[in-house]
Amino acid sequence: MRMICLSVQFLAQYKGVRPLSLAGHVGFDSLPDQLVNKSICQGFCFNILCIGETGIGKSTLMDTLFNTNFENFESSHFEPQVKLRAQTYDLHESNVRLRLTVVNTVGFGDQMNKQESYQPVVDYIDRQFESFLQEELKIKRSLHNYHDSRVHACLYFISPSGHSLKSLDLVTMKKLDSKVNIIPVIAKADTISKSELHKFKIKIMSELVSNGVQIYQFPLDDETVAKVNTAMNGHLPFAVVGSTEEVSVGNKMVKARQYPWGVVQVENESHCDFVKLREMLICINMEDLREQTHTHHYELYRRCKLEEMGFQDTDPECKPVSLQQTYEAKRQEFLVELQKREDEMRQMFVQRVKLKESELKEDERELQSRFEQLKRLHADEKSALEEKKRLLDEDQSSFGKRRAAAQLLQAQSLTANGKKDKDRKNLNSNFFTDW
Ligand SMILES: Nc1nc2c(ncn2[C@@H]2O[C@H](COP(=O)(O)OP(=O)(O)O)[C@@H](O)[C@H]2O)c(=O)[nH]1
Ligand SMILES: *[C@@H]1O[C@H](CO)[C@@H](O)[C@H](O)[C@H]1NC(C)=O
Ligand SMILES: *[C@@H]1O[C@H](CO)[C@@H](O)[C@H](O)[C@H]1NC(C)=O
Ligand SMILES: [Mg+2]
Repeated sequence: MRMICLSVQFLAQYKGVRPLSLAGHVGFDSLPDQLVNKSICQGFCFNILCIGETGIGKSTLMDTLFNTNFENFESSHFEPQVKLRAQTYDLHESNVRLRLTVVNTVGFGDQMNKQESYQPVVDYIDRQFESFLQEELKIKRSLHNYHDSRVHACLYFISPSGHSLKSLDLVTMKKLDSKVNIIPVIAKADTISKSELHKFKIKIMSELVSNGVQIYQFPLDDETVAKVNTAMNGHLPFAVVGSTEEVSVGNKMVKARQYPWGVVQVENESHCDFVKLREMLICINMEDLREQTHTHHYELYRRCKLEEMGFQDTDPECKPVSLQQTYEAKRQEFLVELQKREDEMRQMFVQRVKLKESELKEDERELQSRFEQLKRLHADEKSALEEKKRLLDEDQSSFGKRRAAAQLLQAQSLTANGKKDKDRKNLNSNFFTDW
């Protein structure tokens, strides 16, 4: 409805456009119905992120809000790090189909280091924005059947200490307030007395303001809900009680928590703000939460991301630049840079080669000198050996001579001995014969 009003105003402002009256019914007054029918046909999607420490009542509140039983995994207090668990459900009410995703922070606040608690949450939200951006930037987009996982509402569960916000709460909300619609709620509000609750609410709001944390404000631009939204903005943060237990009150069964001293009725506005939260979150402002997510938080993410990549709508002289021009400029810049790098690399290569060459030359020189040295050594050894050989030859020849002389001498002595033997034999025989 709002959109159509705006576009009619827009046309009227446009110069050269004349208002005309129609002579009869044409039928474009069915445009709103067409829009409604199309939306119903497409179905809706809504994603809620629940942030709060383990056991604060996140799962119970979700079950109570949607009047169903989501599959809940009870988590321990000993998770080494925060994990985000997203679960998607298809819900039907009359002929409206809602694809609801509930994201739970498992192990939030159980770490020693605060940064370890909020960083995974920030990363999760950014990842959902990033995948939407990637889909938008594709050449072949399919945004009509894209499952939009961007977080539309973040319920931040404040523990009912009655005291003040924890520093983890402030730090986390501060990190998230430009990325998501934060709706703070005081959990387990049945554990805090009425007068304390009032003071606690005021304290929380003043702490949020003094720390510059922007929480989601219910919108006032649509007259039909401006009044109720203004009133509800004054009730923030909602003090909620969750329960799936049914207790009979009067002659009806109502969702309640039963205590020895009485019954807390979840859906009784004089007991807690549960109904206010459900009205605001689901019945009145669900579409605004979706819209704010797209037009504010996603837009901011997209702008920062594209600027980071070097895209800009205007040049430094405020002249408009098209995507094409930016692309060309970037490409040129890149090519210049590439050329520079290439030149640098080439120079470095040449330098390296030179260095290596001189090293090699040095090595060669060294090798040469070692070779020369060895050669000299070898020659010395050779001449020493030759000297030895000469001496040996001399020895050998003198030995030969001496042997020849010795043999001659031997031969002479043999012939001389032969004569003596003969003489001796003769002598012997004479002796015997004489005897
Ligand atoms: N007193 C009180 N207890 C609650 C409330 N909501 C949940 N609880 C109890 O708190 C415990 C943890 O709740 P659960 O929803 O599992 O917490 P989660 O870890 O944050 O999902 C359960 O025993 C619930 O019955 C509440 O509003 N008030
Ligand atoms: C919208 O849907 C309703 C009910 O399904 C139907 O009666 C009506 O003619 C539709 N209107 C348009 C403009 O499609
Ligand atoms: C809501 O609670 C108040 C106070 O306990 C009680 O008087 C009133 O009857 C309750 N309303 C309903 C609808 O049960
Ligand atoms: Mg849980």
